[in-house]
Amino acid sequence: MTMTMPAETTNPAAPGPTGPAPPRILEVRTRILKQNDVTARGLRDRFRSAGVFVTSLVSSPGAGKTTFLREVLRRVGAAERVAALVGDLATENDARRLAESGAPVRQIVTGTVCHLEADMVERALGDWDLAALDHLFVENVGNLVCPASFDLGEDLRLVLLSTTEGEDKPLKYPTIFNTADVAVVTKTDIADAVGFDRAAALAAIDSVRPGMRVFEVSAKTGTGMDGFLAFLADRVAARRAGADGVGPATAGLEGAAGTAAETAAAGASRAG
Ligand SMILES: Nc1nc2c(ncn2[C@@H]2O[C@H](COP(=O)(O)OP(=O)(O)OP(=O)(O)O)[C@@H](O)[C@H]2O)c(=O)[nH]1
Ligand SMILES: [Mg+2]
Repeated sequence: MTMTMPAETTNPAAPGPTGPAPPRILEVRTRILKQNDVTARGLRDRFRSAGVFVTSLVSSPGAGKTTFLREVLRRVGAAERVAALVGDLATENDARRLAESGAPVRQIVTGTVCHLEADMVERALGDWDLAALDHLFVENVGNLVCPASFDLGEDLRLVLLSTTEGEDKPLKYPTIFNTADVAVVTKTDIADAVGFDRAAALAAIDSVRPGMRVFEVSAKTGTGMDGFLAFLADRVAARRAGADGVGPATAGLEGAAGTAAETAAAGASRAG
């Protein structure tokens, strides 16, 4: 008879034999998050007074943020004034792809930083005339950990989960789901081909965030896009009526304490 040993787990945060380590990293991180909250509050006030509705997108790398957002910009931009910011560690590829929608787009190149911070957004906005916009969209760096802690002053935060990345992502990365308002399951056109277990994915989302609204879309075929856009229009109407009271509940739990080494890319179009 063979015996199976239980898998070992270790908790790196547990105190060692000499007791807990001094909390210096935590202090630095807390200061950065506090400063970010102050800047995000300023941004939120600015967005509100300009009457622009701000939606941000977070997900793992490659979950389909740019493809989905390009489609949203194309469709919403047919009737309303839209613009976008997009963050990546390197390249302006996503800004170029989003600009194919016809919307003004600016790339934020973060260098080594794995998330956007409020001051990066503030600097990238520069002198954009926000009052000339109805919608601003912000695509975060592809990462399921770092962006969770950083409020960007947005009205609505979307977390995307693709059919190709594993149904248990919400269970493994609960904070990013807890700090978003709405989940979007992407790439439904290839769900069958990759053996996507829809029920398991929806159950995983619901277990970390009971009652979370989920949209299932394919930006490639357009399936589900109308439903999402109707929801977005409702949210905007509620904001204009002052009746929503929504906004991401960014918890400040597990962000990386990077510095804001971003550059707002040159050559971006101007809004307004
Ligand atoms: N079949 C299919 N493929 C998609 C869909 N959406 C995105 N993709 C593909 O998925 C890949 C990644 O898509 P992106 O939109 O670049 O993903 P992203 O989340 O912006 O990636 P990062 O910005 O690098 O984090 C690309 O090859 C897309 O063509 C979809 O709805 N269906
Ligand atoms: Mg992208």
